[in-house]
Amino acid sequence: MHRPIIGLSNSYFIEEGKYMRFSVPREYIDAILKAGGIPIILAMSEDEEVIMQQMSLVDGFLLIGGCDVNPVYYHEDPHPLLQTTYMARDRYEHLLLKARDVYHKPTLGICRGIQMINVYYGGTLYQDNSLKEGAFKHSQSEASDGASHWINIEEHSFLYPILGKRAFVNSFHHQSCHRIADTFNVVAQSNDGIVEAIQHKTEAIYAVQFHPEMMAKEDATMQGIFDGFVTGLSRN
Ligand SMILES: [Mn+2]
Repeated sequence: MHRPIIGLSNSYFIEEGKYMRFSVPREYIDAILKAGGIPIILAMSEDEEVIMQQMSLVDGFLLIGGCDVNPVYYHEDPHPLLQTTYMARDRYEHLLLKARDVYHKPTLGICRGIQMINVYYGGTLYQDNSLKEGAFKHSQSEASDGASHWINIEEHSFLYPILGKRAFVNSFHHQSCHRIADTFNVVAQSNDGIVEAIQHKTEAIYAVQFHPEMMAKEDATMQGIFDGFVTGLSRN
């Protein structure tokens, strides 16, 4: 049986002396394997032909978490609360999403992934959550495999069959989606109105602001997000 191949974007370079490295947190890999998928890392490139061919190889695409998106991509100047940005990665992920659109590969975005997807399709971000009135703490004090706030989930969404009406999720983001791209719907929000999940109106593009991969080892419902994504690919 052909097991679905999931291509993953890479995190920013890690410099160790003279070495430049690409990295993917292991939790994403483990969650895909547990869901029955075959994870492959789409090595960072600025060559559009390379990225197109990489994307052609996979059944689905996972855009992982990381640093801030440079606000130039949503036509804003940098706010004093903006944190680390990395334009080479922004360009790479724009090319990945452009290739995704050519092949219409089902896509899951996580953390920076939801932000990048929203920006790529025309939305904007809060450069810091404090710029949204009433926003509470989304950089949790709880350990990384624990959770810290509730989200309220729309009934007609990819999350509802998996998590139900409400879920207790982790939170490691100082930014969040502001204006939502026209082709997307908000499908989950925290109690302060911060966007915690979006879904494309017609295509298989799903994204969450929390980190289900960090909770998936101990929490079958969080693993269910990966199971649902990979199982959906098997039908294609
Ligand atoms: Mn949050």
